[in-house]
Amino acid sequence: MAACIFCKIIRGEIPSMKIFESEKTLAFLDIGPLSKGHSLVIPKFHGAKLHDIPDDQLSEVLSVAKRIAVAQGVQDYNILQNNGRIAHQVVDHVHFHMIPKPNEKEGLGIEWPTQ
Ligand code: IU
Repeated sequence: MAACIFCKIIRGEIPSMKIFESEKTLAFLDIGPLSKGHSLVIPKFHGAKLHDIPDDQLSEVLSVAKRIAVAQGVQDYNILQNNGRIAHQVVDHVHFHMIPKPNEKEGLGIEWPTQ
């Protein structure tokens, strides 16, 4: 979708810190991280809410979020996805937040899987 900011990120029209990309899925660092390494995993298919996205376009998203957690080496994390303003959705392109909750033992030495 031409005006969608996440579609612009997908097309490379707006710079982002990409950490994973495939045919259907993109993951990049959140510009307003709630913790170090907070990323967003998005289907490249444009849709505002979860029910707007065909299942086959969503199939990779959770496994990518899981792979990011493994690559970050964090045991504790939140994966969340907001639909609609009342549910705190700000950007109208479906996105899953992957929010690491690193503790002191695990450290913060995140090695990013891909660029
Ligand atoms: P929400 O689930 O729609 O509330 O979250 C939107 C997120 O998108 C929020 O955490 C922003 O910091 C993030 N974000 C971003 O990473 N890059 C952008 O250009 C914009 C928002 I606009």
